[in-house]
Amino acid sequence: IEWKNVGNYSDILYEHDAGGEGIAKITINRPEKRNAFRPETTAQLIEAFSLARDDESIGVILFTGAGDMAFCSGGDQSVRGEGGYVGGDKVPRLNVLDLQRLIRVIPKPVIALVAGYAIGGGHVLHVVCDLTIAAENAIFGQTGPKVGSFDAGYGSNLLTRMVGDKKAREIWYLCRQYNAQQALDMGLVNTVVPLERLEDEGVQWAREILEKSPMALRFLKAAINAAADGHAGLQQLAGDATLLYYLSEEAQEGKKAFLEKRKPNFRRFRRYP
Ligand code: 2NE
Repeated sequence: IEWKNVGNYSDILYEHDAGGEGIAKITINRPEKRNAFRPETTAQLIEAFSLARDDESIGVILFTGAGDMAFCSGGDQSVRGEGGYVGGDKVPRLNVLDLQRLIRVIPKPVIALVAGYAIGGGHVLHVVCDLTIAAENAIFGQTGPKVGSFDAGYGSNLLTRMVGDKKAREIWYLCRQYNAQQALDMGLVNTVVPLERLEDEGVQWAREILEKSPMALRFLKAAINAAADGHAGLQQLAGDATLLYYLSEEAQEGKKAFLEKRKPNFRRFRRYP
């Protein structure tokens, strides 16, 4: 598959498939730092994911890291200040949390393609993706308690839903590293493929997804997220229901009647059992 660049960024690559099939690829491009993120990286990721979200030609987003040594090694420790990660504007931030949330609410499947390390905050980034395809060289783990950090949000709670209570505690308390097969066995990833097949496998999964109904996929993502995301998850699901309703003649009748300054006629619409 061929990619065309659709953005100019310092820390990431944002590409679309050149054939216009509907696949976007977002790549953290700091291989010299094992794709650790600094505030500029997360800001650029948020921009690219938002563009992919709004682009109606895009149906699936692949999320990966440059090179084959790492998907992402978490927050860049060299710019970690007292109150978060410090970027060019000198303001300490933890805006990777906004990125995690964005990946959850984008109504399109996001597939993490993991080669090499997915560690720390980089591990959490694959956890929040809809699906994860691991290369045989992938290594997973959390490091927080080792480096003076933790993620008590998705990084703990969603992880627990995936691998179970005991395993999640083991991952966080011991900060061990797990290979791709171990990750598959504990339900942390969907499949493991040879490194050289990683992107092709992601594209194949994307193509299969692109044949499916976008609205059905949208609702399924929101539904599967809803319980874990509490009120925010319900809000997303509810918003999707409102979208569907807006598309109906029944909802249009309400708007038209208001604009035409007449009483709405809802009697012609069915009351399904
Ligand atoms: C990822 C890992 C295991 C790779 O090990 P290895 O041996 O393959 O590579 P090496 O030599 O450690 O790293 C290569 C270069 O990348 C830099 C290293 O400093 C090194 O630079 P040079 O010495 O060549 O100049 N590098 C790697 N990871 C980095 C990082 N996260 N920040 C800055 N530079 C990094 C190994 O490198 C590793 O364990 N990395 C650290 C993983 C980690 O602890 N990440 C932070 C967790 S906390 C977090 O992400 C977080 C959170 O908990 C809550 C909110 C937001 C973020």
